Amino acid sequence: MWSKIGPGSLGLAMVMGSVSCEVPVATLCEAGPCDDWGGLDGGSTRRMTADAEPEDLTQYRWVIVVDNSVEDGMMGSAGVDICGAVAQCEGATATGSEATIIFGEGMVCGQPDAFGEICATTPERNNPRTATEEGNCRDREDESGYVSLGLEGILSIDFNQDLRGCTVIVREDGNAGTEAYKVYVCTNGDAVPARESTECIGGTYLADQAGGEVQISVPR
Ligand SMILES: [Ca+2]
Repeated sequence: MWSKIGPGSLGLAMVMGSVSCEVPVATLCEAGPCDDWGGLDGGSTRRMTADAEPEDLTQYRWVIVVDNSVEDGMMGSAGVDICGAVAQCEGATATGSEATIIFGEGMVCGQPDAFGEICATTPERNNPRTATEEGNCRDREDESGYVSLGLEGILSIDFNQDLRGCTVIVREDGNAGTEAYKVYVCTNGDAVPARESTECIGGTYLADQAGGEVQISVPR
C-alpha cells in the first residue's frame, strides 16, 4: 500500500504522526519509501553510501570442462585428455581441491567397460583428481598423466575460491587432432553447462578450444 504514497503525502503523514503519535514512522521506513527520500535524518549521503553495496557471497569456484570432440580415437582415452589446471589470482597460483567427472561415450582405460590390449598395457585414464594437479602434459606414461573425459564427458574442478578476475589455464594433452573442449566457470560442480546454465558466468562457455592448452581471463 505504501507504493501509492508520494513524497508529499508521506511528509504530511509524518507531520500528522508527530501530532497524534499514531502514525508509525519507523514502520513507514521499513516498508521502503525512506530509501527514496534519504531516511529520517533528511537525506544524509553517508547513510546511503553505507547501504549501497551488499556483500556478494556468490563464488564462481568451479571450472567445468566439457568434451567437444568429433570422434573417438579408440585408444583407451576417448575424448579430451586433461593433464591439469591452475588458477592465477592476484599473483598466487592455485590448483583444484577436488574434481568430479561424468564420463561420456567411448572407452577410457580404468573404466569397468574398458577392454583390450591397449588398456592392459597403458595406465588408467579415469581418475578426475589428475586434473587437480598443475599438469605439464609431459608425463604421459603414468596414471597421473591425464584424465580422459569420453565424448561429451564433463569434468568439474573445484578451486575453492571465487575465480572472477583470475586467469584460468587448462592443460590438455593436445596429441589428438579431433579432440576439443569447452570451458565454463560456475557456482556448482553439477551445473549443466550445455543448457546454458545461469550458474555459469555469462550463461555460456568462456573458451572453445581445439585441443592443447587454453588460457582464460575470467570476467569480474
Ligand atoms: Ca583422448
